[in-house]
Amino acid sequence: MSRISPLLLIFAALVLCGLLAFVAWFNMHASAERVGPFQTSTSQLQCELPAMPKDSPYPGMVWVPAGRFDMGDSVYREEKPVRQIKVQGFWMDRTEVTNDEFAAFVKATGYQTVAERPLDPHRNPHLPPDMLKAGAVVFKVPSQLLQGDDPRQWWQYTAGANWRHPAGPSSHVEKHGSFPVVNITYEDAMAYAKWKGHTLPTEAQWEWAARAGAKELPTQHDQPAGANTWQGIFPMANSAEDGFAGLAPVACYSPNAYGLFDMIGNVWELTRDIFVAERSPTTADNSVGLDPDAAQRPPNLKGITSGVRVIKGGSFLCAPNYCMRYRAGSRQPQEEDLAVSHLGFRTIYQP
Ligand SMILES: [Ca+2]
Repeated sequence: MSRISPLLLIFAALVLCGLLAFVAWFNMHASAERVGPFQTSTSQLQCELPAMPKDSPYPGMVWVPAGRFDMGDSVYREEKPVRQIKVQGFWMDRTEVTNDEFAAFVKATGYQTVAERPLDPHRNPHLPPDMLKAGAVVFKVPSQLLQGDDPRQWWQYTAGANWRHPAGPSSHVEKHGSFPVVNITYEDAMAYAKWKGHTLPTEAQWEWAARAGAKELPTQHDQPAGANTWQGIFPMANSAEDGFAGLAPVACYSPNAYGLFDMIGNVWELTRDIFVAERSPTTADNSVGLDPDAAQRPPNLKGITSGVRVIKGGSFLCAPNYCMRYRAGSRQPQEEDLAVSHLGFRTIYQP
């Protein structure tokens, strides 16, 4: 039997040490950041909103001027083709709708959200009893990944999860009034907007507002520093360098040039537009469409067959390795009736 070289033994020992150190680091981060929507890496529960002019006709909203812009982007197929769009001016909520604001609506109207209503078993015979319970699809950091990229490892249908209990019955929005409301469906968001005398933005309005007058398409698509996204390898390790491993209160980062906060990151935002993957019926580019490998869309665990709307802006779950959708031109489909824990909204008023 040939002798093993001492150098080879030393090299093998170094490789083993490196491997053990990586496993220890990975486990530490994975466990430290095993978060629900309200568990953050800081204890910050509120960020300061700058005062608005006292004579503002629509408190809490900023004016988005009319303009023409190149809508779309080129990272994922569903963002193409880029085309020029004209938008009229409108007022827009400067932050995502918060839990406090949504609570005021519920208190005034007695409104019950979709996630708080159990499903009728006669109309949904395909669903097992657990899925008929009222609830929402909640993101949870998996302890391990045994099934490749199957998103059901980190998206779980959670009975009892709704806007008041964002991560399930044991969580509560108490003390989190300044956080964006989540687990909201299209019907819920439209009911709130109607109560305010507002509506939801179209995709073009939302994207124009998010770009805030930037004339050129970005030539690169780096992860933004001033937004709540995911730093690290999704879905296991989040170093939370932006200050938050989960949701952040609204307005913790600088606003854009129109005075709008958190257009990118924190929560995805609903728009009025029906999602159509193929946005240009005359294009000869057959590749236009959803990129299934990169979509961050939660699985349709309930088999909902409702309409699908466009959501914009990315969320605290967008990471460079998984969902580079922390951009104004990015988009994603969302079932209208499926409440999920990374989705919120803001309203507009069109004079
Ligand atoms: Ca973050």
